[in-house]
Amino acid sequence: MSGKITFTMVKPDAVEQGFTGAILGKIAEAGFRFKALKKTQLTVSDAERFYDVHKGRPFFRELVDFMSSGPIVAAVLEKENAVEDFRKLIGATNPDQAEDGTIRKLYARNVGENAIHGSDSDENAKIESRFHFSEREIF
Ligand code: 3AN
Repeated sequence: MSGKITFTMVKPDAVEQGFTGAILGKIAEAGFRFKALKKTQLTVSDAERFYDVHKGRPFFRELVDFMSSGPIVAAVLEKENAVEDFRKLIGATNPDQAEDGTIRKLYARNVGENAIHGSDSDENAKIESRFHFSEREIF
């Protein structure tokens, strides 16, 4: 059985271009409930810890620099089948390959600056939610 929780960040490119409201609206319209929500900014060290699984990848430094370059909007979301349904809503990592109507197709610049994050498993959804929010910030 898949879980009911996923975690997302509207990334610095999308926040900077003023897409936060439109993106949060699409998420709500798709049936996700906001359990937690905040605007914040990752330090370089936060981004290194958050993306530790990608440490060996050639784009790691670029990713860390980008994700700490400006404010993000982080949220914990609730819905049946949350992880899979959210990844469908955001579309492929590379916006050129994302389906029409997906958040990345609409708002992402390229594979690095791709507007939005979505957890890739139930386990990571929990880890990522706890990374950003304390117990008393999740409702
Ligand atoms: P997703 O975010 O779709 O789960 P991952 O987990 O493969 O994709 O990658 C995490 C993040 O790393 C992406 N959201 C993107 O910002 C960045 N990234 C992935 N592939 C590349 C790449 N080839 N070049 C630059 N950045 C990348």
